[in-house]
Amino acid sequence: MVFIDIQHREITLKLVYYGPALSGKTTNLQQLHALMGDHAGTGLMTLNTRDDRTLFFDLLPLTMATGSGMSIKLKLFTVPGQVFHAATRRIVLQGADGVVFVADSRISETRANNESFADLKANLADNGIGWGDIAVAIQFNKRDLPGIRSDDDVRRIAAKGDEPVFTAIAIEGVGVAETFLGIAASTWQKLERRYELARRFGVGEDEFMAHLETSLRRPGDP
Ligand SMILES: Nc1nc2c(ncn2[C@@H]2O[C@H](COP(=O)(O)OP(=O)(O)OP(=O)(O)O)[C@@H](O)[C@H]2O)c(=O)[nH]1
Ligand SMILES: [Mg+2]
Repeated sequence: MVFIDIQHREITLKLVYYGPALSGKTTNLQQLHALMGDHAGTGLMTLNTRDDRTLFFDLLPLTMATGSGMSIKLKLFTVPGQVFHAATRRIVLQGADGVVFVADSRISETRANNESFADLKANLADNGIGWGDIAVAIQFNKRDLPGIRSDDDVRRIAAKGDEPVFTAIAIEGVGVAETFLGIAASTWQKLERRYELARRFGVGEDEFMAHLETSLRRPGDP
């Protein structure tokens, strides 16, 4: 859960991109990193196999200074999606404040999506994180491929649950920023209700989100 360091006036949030193998989790972080450029502090750390599969995790750390003198750190992680990395996924999920579930939109991947979603729930429970304790957003990625669920289908799925649902073509950067801003806002709201960040630290959702939106703007963009 959120790490609040009063002495150093620092709040650290952890967001985890979860989902089946090859759904595009690492691609989401790569695209965010490309959008953020210099804003993205120490840059994207990845640990891949030779064929570009995530071995342990990817990490993109961000830091922002707020008007009240608090520093907010955001740590974006991906889990390795391949089934045999189950233990690693559980460890990476520890202490998460928000999760983006990256699903592969292809109908052929329905089973892999469902199994990974069940795996997410089991690993949250193993880490003592209740479903209601954490912000979750769902991204239907790979909208450019044939054989995908229709937009209507995605809307129906979205209407069934409480989690915000986004569509994306991560490889082209489409929907990546929207998903990230969506999970960031949901996570902040969840933490605000629990820890009263605005009252205690003088940082509100508007300021937090404005920082993130600015950091996603490439130099030269209007
Ligand atoms: N066509 C298409 N390919 C995509 C899209 N997003 C990612 N990919 C490709 O899918 C493959 C897997 O992407 P990754 O981001 O490495 O997937 P991952 O979820 O991190 O996979 P693991 O690390 O094994 O869990 C790569 O070849 C990507 O280029 C997309 O929106 N459309
Ligand atoms: Mg990966």
